[in-house]
Amino acid sequence: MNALQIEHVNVPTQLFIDGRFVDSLSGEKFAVVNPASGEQIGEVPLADEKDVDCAVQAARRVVDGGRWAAWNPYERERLIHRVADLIEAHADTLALLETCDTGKPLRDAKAVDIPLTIQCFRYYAGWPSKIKGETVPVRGQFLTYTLREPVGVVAQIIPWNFPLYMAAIKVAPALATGNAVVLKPAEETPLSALYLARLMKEAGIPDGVFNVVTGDGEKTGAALVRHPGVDKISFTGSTAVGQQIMAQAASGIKRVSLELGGKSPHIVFADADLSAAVKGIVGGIFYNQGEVCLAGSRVFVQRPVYNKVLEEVRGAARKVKIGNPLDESTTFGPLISAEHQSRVHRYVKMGVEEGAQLIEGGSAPANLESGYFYEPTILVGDHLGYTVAREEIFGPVAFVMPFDTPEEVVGLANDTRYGLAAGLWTRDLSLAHRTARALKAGTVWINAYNLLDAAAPFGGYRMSGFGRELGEEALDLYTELKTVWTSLR
Ligand code: TXE
Repeated sequence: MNALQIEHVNVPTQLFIDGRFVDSLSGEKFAVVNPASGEQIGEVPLADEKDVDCAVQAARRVVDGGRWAAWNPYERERLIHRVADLIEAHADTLALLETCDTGKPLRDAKAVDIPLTIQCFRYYAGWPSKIKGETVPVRGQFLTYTLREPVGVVAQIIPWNFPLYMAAIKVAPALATGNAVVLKPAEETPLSALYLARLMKEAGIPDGVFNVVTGDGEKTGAALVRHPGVDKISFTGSTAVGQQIMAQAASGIKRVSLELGGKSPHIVFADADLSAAVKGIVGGIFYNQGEVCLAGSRVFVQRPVYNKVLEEVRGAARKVKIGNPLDESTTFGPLISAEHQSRVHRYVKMGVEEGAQLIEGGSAPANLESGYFYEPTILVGDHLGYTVAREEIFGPVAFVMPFDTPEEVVGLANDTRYGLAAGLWTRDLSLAHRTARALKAGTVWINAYNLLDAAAPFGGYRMSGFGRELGEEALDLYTELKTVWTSLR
């Protein structure tokens, strides 16, 4: 196994196919960069069509052989728990890799990414012995029942903002339901997926059940989507790529589930516990540098408390500690790449040109010479016509505006093509639940924000995608339902 060294850690730098770490057939590689310094950490293979074919064939052999799907469910549970145990045992290493690869603060990787990943494997480890069909009360003399079977070979394509956790959300339910997986991590963040492959092997997951191909979207991702041996594609990323994948999957009628972008509304009613609401707003948009699909990027504050809330959010934005994400006092790291940093800045400039008022941030911090840092930024305005109020920026940029009535804010909140999440703050129980019902979003948090749990389904309305990940609902994404009719005559 080829490896690169980060501090004391050996990280595999080869594709993981059929239980083995292998080089790409072409030998082509791409650089892995630490966004906090801009320096290259190492190189990993750029898998092309032929490598993708090897990975899909390996997964295909597992599926067509039928042994994994028929595996003793208690044994499969034990294996998935073992994966969780190993992630737990390697938690510090995995947190370090996530921080070096994404730039996210190490304290967040340790407190959020890794624990949620472990929870996700543990939750789905409990399912294999509980997935069952039903008997159906049909007319006539028949015994009719349903069976839940694995979909087969599942291609999973994930983004760079929570690399390991995104992998867990997809891989754990797919394995629990007896599928074989080909995982493609984002080109910006391949390291934790390769390390996970090592742990899968150590846990005893059979060869070919879990495969990792590293590479970009154009070559590696597209080859995976096109491959006729793939039965299902699960994708998390931009809406534009989601649309392409859905179109490409159409010819093979491949199953598709999509978790895409968002422009989530975050509402503060005047009667709310304002100090809690301010914390929620700040975490909602600045956590993980705003590189979160759920980010509460459109903040609506009821007029009587508008100035107070805005001032407090502004004050909190100034207090974030930007800097080296490996320093455990850092709360705010760099953006993922120089390109993304320029993209975020272009949006902010566009907002100002279109008439929104920049009241905080709006540039790279002057005191940090290297790395792709960008200050927590706040723009305010009085309508949703600005590009910054409509498009997903995927960075630390809040758009804040006042509103007067609950009816008005529901209209504003739903005035978007997205529908991933929403948050609201109030002490009025019926207002809270009326508003939650009226919001077009897959998740609504009341007096909370940005919470996920392995047991709670999660996914989007509208152009934020379809299919629900996490919870029992994710089992539907990875199973086919077969109906069996038996004549009793
Ligand atoms: O995403 P892409 P990018 C949004 C966010 C962000 C923007 C661009 O607004 O700023 O998208 O980010 C693979 N066939 N989100 O460019 O391109 C790619 O290699 C198959 C929201 O990183 O969608 C990577 O593994 N695969 C979001 C994954 O898709 C392809 C998270 C995501 O890349 C492909 C990320 C293709 N043609 C970005 N093209 C969220 N919902 O959390 C790319 N990929």
